[in-house]
Amino acid sequence: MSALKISVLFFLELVIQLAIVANSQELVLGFYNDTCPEAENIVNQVTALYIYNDSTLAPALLRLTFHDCFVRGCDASILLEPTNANNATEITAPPNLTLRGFEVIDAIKTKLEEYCPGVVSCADIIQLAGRDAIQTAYGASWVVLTGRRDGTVSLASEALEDLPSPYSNFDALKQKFEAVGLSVKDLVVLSAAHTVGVAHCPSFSGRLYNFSGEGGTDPSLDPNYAKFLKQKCPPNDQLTTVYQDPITPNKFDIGYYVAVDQHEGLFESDAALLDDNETRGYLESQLWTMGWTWLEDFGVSMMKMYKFKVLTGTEGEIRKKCGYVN
Ligand code: HEM
Ligand SMILES: *[C@@H]1O[C@H](CO)[C@@H](O)[C@H](O)[C@H]1NC(C)=O
Ligand SMILES: *[C@@H]1O[C@H](CO)[C@@H](O)[C@H](O)[C@H]1NC(C)=O
Ligand SMILES: *[C@@H]1O[C@H](CO)[C@@H](O)[C@H](O)[C@H]1NC(C)=O
Ligand SMILES: *[C@@H]1O[C@H](CO)[C@@H](O)[C@H](O)[C@H]1NC(C)=O
Ligand SMILES: *[C@@H]1O[C@H](CO)[C@@H](O)[C@H](O)[C@H]1NC(C)=O
Ligand SMILES: CC(=O)N[C@H]1CO[C@H](CO)[C@@H](O)[C@@H]1O
Repeated sequence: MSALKISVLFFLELVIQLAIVANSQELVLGFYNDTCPEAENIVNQVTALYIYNDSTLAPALLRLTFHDCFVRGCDASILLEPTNANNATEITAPPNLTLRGFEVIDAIKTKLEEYCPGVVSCADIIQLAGRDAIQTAYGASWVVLTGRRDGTVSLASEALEDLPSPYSNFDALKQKFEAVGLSVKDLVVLSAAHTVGVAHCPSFSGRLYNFSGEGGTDPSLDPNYAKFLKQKCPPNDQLTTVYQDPITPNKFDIGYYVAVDQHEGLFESDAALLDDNETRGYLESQLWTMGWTWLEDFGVSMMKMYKFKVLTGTEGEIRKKCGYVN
């Protein structure tokens, strides 16, 4: 091969490498430092205003980070509204019936569009607001890297397929987490997000009145807790909510692990953490050490989750309105 040919090939290779770099980049700390210096402050301030008025929005905003990332990656597909009768988007799927906090995301986006139009992605807003909400309400925090871009597709069918059901057993949970690059440890660590927030009766009433389709009560549920839940949730109650962590419902702590360990995990998917050696081992180690590493582990697992299949560089777009593709 001639020297010229080699250098041409080398040059082509370089161009291809650069194109790949331009197209897909890593998330970074402070992606908007230059393009919208106030971006993270604005997210923080608007989120805090909403949380001061209604602290129950904090768990709701954390849950949005999970529902966004598990379906098509963290690309704000969860926010897209259906634009015609034929395309049911993710928010029309049953798991999303109980999602809340969309008004906070919209208020943040509106403010950001005033300061720096077309710069900050809705996908980044979801992750920043989820973190800021928990920090404002409970003092716990983790690092959020930015630079995500917004997707253009959202399908209800995928939400049903990719999100774990509260009636999942351990194997189903493991499989759904592995599908988004998360480990069994991430499963037990992130499930403890249920240390805050509430659930509606239908998310667990199958355990009270029709366990495994046989009409009884789940024998793995503590009998007194089952009695309490039945009082709160008569059959077919769709609207009542119950704290997910009956021990310390308003603290971002290991109260959830205490509850699960006492057979007061609300969902079958919570109780399932006792069915596997690794998840049970982690849970018990946190109980023995009063949650020594859980919060740190939580940050590490969030950082794994929020990187899943992100769009960066020139992929996707920056939506003008979070509910609609440009
Ligand atoms: C392990 C699999 C998971 C399942 C099966 C699951 C399922 C659920 C269900 C059914 C609800 C209650 C919905 C309702 O009835 O109102 C809920 C609430 C919640 N989930 Fe999960 N979840 C899981 C993992 C996660 C993860 C990974 C996070 C966050 C990192 C999370 C955060 C939350 C929060 C904060 C709430 C309370 C929301 C509120 O108060 O509005 N969940 N989850
Ligand atoms: C943004 O600023 C922070 C704080 O000064 C710094 O740590 C970070 O590396 C910066 N990021 C970028 C992409 O410039
Ligand atoms: C404050 O929270 C209540 C519900 O707790 C809600 O009805 C009201 O609209 C909120 N106000 C603002 C300004 O967000
Ligand atoms: C809705 O359907 C149209 C046409 O079928 C499609 O082009 C569009 O991408 C869909 N919207 C979303 C958000 O998936
Ligand atoms: C209980 O579950 C079984 C199996 O899913 C179903 O066929 C039956 O209709 C359910 N019963 C009630 C009262 O919901
Ligand atoms: C789980 O631990 C028990 C007791 O330590 C052991 O007998 C069992 O084989 C373990 N199961 C698995 C799947 O590792
Ligand atoms: C928050 C939200 O948009 N929820 C939607 C979930 O899906 C139902 C239809 O199944 C819609 O009516 C809700 O508005």
